[in-house]
Amino acid sequence: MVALMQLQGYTTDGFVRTDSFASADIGEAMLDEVVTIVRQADEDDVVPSGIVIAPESQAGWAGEKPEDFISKVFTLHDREEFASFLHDERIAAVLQDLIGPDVDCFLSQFIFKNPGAWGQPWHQDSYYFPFVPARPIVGLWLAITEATLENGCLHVLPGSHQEPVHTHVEDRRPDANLGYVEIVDHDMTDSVAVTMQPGDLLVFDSHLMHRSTDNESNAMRAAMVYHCCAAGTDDLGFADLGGWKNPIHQFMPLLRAGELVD
Ligand SMILES: O=C(O)CCC(=O)C(=O)O
Repeated sequence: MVALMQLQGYTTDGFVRTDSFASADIGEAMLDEVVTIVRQADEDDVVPSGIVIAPESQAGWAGEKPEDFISKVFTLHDREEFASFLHDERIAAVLQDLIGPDVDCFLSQFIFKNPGAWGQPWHQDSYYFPFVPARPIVGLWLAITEATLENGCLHVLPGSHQEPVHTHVEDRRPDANLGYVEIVDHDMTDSVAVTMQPGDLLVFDSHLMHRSTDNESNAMRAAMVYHCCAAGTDDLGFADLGGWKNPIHQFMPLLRAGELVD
């Protein structure tokens, strides 16, 4: 029933939100785990195998704790605190409806948006995914803290999932975070802000145009984001970069014949 209700909005708008999808302590456990990973990596000067830690790039960035300097931590979906969120019958039902009976999770990122951090400009996630088949790809954005207008919530353009992937230009702000690109050839006037509480979930199509704004508050705005696609999807990599494949795309079986994989 949850999946059926959600699908209706998803088809028209390219996204659906579910309030109170997860209890806030699930997000707190994720935050604890990712902070442990970041502090351990800082202490040992070694990042655990498979994990990629991306720093905040802004010049003159300051902080006290190791996590104050971090923008994103990638490839967490095979670790228990993060995998258990995906192994939920409600997630399975939504993904089966939107993708099919055989689904992989290929990307996960914990986003720290510390006070003062810039938002991510307007983009479509499929820009980052040179896959065959190219769609459907579904994003799951779980609010770990509240996401407000002040601390840099997401903004989405309803219906823009029906657009092809637009040209993305480099983020023109000096010292913008690695990988930030921007759509500049589309009117975003009808966008809506998606303010959320911890545990709220946004499910969105990878062609949906979205951005987040700067964190102008005094507290961290955090989110855990997963991306899922059909099993058997081929990651073509970036031909213009000599066939380089993105190391943060790690395909993990999640659903087979409609059943969650242990
Ligand atoms: O949470 C954010 O600040 C941006 C996230 C985003 O745009 C994405 O996951 O594609």
